[in-house]
Amino acid sequence: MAVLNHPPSSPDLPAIKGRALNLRRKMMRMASGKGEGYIAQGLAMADCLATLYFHEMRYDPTNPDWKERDRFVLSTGHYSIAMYAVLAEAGTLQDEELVTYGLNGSRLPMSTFDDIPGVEIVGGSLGHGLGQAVGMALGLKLDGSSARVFCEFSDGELQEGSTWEAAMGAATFNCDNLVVIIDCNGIQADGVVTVKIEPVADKMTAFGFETIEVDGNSVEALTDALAKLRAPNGKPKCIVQRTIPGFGIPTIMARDRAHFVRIDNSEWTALTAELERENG
Ligand SMILES: Cc1ncc(C[n+]2csc(CCOP(=O)(O)OP(=O)(O)O)c2C)c(N)n1
Ligand SMILES: [Mg+2]
Repeated sequence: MAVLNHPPSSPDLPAIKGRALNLRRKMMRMASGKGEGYIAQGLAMADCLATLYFHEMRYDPTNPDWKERDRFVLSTGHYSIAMYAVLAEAGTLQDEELVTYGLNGSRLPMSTFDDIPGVEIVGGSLGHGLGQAVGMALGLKLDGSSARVFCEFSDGELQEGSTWEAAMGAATFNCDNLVVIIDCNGIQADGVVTVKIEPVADKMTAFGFETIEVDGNSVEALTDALAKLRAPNGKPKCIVQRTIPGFGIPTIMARDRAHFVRIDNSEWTALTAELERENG
């Protein structure tokens, strides 16, 4: 069976960065097709997803249900644009289907469904990803599997009690096969995060996680942190990643309201040109 990757000892940084740029290109095509979408979060997640799928995770794109696969659980269903992009880049989805993102009748809605190949959970209702990921991690351990579970969730979800209950469960059950990645982008919908959640890294450590805080738009920092968090030492792992919504396209990064971007055709064309100018 073709296994896409096992973690190599040293990451191929230019290759991972090239993948991240491809993800951003795909996402821009998807959002411009519908004229709107959660593009800012998608662009910001590109470095993390490229690092996971093209370096860290054990994943066979031709067999997304492979029992021994590492699982990626996207808790923020509205980040689906990033999920579809990485699945297409890996070869699990086809590029042609991406342009149907968010359209009526499409298999690729703006929030994830688990009948899409490579998507592990139904998204949309926030605060449920970590609980499901802990269940998966515990189940895999009980089965004697060496597969790991990578779970992304957001700073907004840190305001939900279910997240903290699940975090306590992960430590209680010694889920050292679980790596959570908290996307701290500083926003929740149309404003800044309202309830005081900091210091996130200290809190996760206090809850029993081995925790590293990184710049989530640095492939170097992400590969380094993931390598340090591979030890099966009984502790669940946590990466607190700081990201900038719209990363890669300065005009989107500078937007006041970046949670949902709805703009004209001509603006999508200009922003796509900006992506190439800045990163191509
Ligand atoms: C349980 C639940 N409550 C509210 C919402 C509505 N909602 C959709 S996205 C969002 C913002 C949440 O913040 P965060 O997850 O940090 O997302 P970001 O704004 O960074 O994309 C909210 C409140 C939801 N999807 N689920
Ligand atoms: Mg947020």
